[in-house]
Amino acid sequence: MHREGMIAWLRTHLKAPRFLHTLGVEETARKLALRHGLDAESAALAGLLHDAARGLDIAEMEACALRAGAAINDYNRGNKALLHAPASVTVAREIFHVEDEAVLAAIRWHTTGRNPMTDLSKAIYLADMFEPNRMDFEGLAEVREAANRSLDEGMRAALAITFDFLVAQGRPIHPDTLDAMGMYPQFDKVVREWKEKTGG
Ligand code: DGI
Ligand code: FE
Ligand code: FE
Repeated sequence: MHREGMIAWLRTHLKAPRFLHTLGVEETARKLALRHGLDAESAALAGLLHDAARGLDIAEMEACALRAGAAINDYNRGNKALLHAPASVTVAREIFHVEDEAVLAAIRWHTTGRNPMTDLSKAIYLADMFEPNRMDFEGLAEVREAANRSLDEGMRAALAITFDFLVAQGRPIHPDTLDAMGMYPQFDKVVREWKEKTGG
């Protein structure tokens, strides 16, 4: 489907702030791709569709996540913040006929990250965090600057912020997030201590 058709669908299936956020991620992902030598159209497409399932109700979201091959478990059951990523893969495939596995993977891992991640997936993870419509928070400018230097520097800054945020909120850390931190030795100690503390 062409961009105009996708835009029309997203406009009616997402709340207005989320719709604006997806346009911000599309543009930010395109810029990151151009800066770091990735395919700009793939990045823009993944950015546009990364949250496509965000407006589904939880039953639809779980069904879509299952069709994308995700397991429903104690971490993500009933949790839209985690399930919308695999669910958006199904929306991209079934409604927009996206077949590019690199684009689908970038959508799949945009919330937690994973180990390993492609450069395209890193670009979407980062664009999601600091697109200009996203509410500003402590440390965001540093993530943006780091991501302009390199995708891995950006990921290190972004994962550190995500981990601290989740710990501060007392939320469980998804194993895929801990795996993503495993890409970078600087997190070895904090991940080991976290796993010892939580028995994970
Ligand atoms: O969909 P967005 O709001 O644009 O952003 P997102 O897909 O990155 O989702 C962010 C939410 O996901 C935020 O509320 C934090 C949550 N999240 C990210 N990693 C984890 C997580 N929640 C849990 N429980 N565990 C994680 O590892
Ligand atoms: Fe998301
Ligand atoms: Fe998002």
